[in-house]
Amino acid sequence: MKNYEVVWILEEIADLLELAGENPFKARAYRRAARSLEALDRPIGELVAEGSLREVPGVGEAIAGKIAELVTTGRLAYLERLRAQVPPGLKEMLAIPGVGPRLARLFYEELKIDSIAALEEAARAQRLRELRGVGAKVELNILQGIQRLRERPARVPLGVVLPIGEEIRAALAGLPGVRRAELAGSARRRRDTVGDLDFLVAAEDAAPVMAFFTRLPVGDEVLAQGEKKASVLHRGGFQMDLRVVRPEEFAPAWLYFTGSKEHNIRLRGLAQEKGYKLNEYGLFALPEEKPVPAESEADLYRALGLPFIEPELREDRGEIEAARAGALPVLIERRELRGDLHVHSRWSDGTAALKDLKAAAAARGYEYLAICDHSKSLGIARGLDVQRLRAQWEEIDALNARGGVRLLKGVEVDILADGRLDLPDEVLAELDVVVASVHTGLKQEAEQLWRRVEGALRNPHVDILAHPSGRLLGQREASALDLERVIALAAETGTALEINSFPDRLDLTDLMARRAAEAGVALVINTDAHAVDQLDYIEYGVATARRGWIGARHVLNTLPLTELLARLERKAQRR
Ligand code: DGT
Ligand code: CA
Ligand code: CA
Ligand code: ZN
Repeated sequence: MKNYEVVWILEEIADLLELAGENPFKARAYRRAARSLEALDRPIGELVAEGSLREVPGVGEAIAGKIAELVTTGRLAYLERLRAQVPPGLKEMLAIPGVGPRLARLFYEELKIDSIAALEEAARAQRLRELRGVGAKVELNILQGIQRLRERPARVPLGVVLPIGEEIRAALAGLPGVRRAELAGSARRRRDTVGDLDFLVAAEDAAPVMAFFTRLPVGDEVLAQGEKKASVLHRGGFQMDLRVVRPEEFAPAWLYFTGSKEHNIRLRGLAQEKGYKLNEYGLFALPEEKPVPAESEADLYRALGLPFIEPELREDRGEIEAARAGALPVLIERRELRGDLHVHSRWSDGTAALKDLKAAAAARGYEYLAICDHSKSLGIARGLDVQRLRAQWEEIDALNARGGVRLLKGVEVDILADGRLDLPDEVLAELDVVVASVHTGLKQEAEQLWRRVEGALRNPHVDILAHPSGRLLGQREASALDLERVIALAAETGTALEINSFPDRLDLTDLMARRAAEAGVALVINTDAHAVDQLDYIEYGVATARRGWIGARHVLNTLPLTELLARLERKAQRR
């Protein structure tokens, strides 16, 4: 049993204890133990074996005993009793904003409410307000909370589901009898948002895999279950689909369940042209339907006369034609990036000190890192004025004097509502990297937005336009700014456009990044990190670029430092 599984179970126990109305200290003790086990860097099983579990802070005798039972037998009688004792609908109610264990229990005990539907009905009938300590306002909040729960975004950002998917995939891969476990669907294709997470497992015996998947502690509800497939609702509100196949069926199944559906349809057409039948079970030569052996996706593509097509390209956006013509693009890879040109530090609204950012960049194999804190008009972000910017340069110079990763002097200068930039040209001229972006007035009309951005693109010191559309996934649509026009002027002025890797931005999108690259615009892939760990968001930006058919030659931050600086100088000198 993995550490995080133990942690999940302790958290579930805490939830159930609260719902069962037990002494609150008990629930708190389980949560405390969960927190410290989460931070443990050794397998819990080892501590159990050597009898040192109680040395972990927050793990007392009772909890240690339960963990030992869980780890050695894979089961916990106490948890099963609790689960049986608390109606499942009560746990569901906790998902409603504003409903905690105390209220859920009260509704159940006083009004026999044991589901969200029953709660909604009671709130509409104004029966909740009869309860002690519950007023009309709480009733209204609950109705609004249920409404919000129903409206939660149908698609979830890739950056939210991918780490979860990767963790579950690894757990599936570690189950006895499992030969292979992989992500499929839109998550494998790295779409910016994912409708549901798809897992594919190769095993002779599906039963243990199904048992594990339908009892995931992060699972809220089993939506459907068969012998070889299941759908589970994740606590985070999205669906997860599992399919178990026999090892020899893995390759065709993986190809099929990776999709996209449109890509699959094209492949099936190609197969027919060649006298084959292609489906999730394999490739078959007609008319006898003799199976064509295929151990990998590459084997299947080869049988269809095609080179391997990367999952990020499988959208029927021209990849089949390109593959047939031997003209598939060579896609950028993360290791080709030599630095990140947009990160924030403690000097504005980031949390990291410059020296920690420098160390983190070194750990990621980077050659340079551009510190681009906000400019002063962004008051909420503690934006820098000229004086503080100069003070920051001194710290950067001192760190650079020690060698290693080169910190570049940069800024994320705000494009003000009237189109001016938030810092004077003389100051911008002194910086290594100037990133410009719109943070306010995103609701303006297209023409007004265009005039602001046009000024920035024409400014000889502006190197990069950051997060050009301003969208925030699930929160804010792209602004009315005409990106085609932006791409044309970026090409004309030699301004780079950013692919912002932050999970709720991914802005430019895959399609727009592709348009930009085709128009000859230089791209940069940045994280916009506000904390050290966020430097790893670069993965999502790289995925977006790959989905945009982009290779290293289109991306400025694949250049070595001296070439990068020379390239950034060129725009200023064109004047
Ligand atoms: P999503 O979940 O909306 O983000 O997108 P996908 O692509 O993950 O779609 P999903 O989960 O419905 O199905 C996973 C893959 O299974 C899909 O990419 C292709 C394959 N698939 C599903 N339904 C069909 C179908 O009716 N025809 C074909 N050819 N393939 C399908
Ligand atoms: Ca899916
Ligand atoms: Ca699915
Ligand atoms: Zn930023």
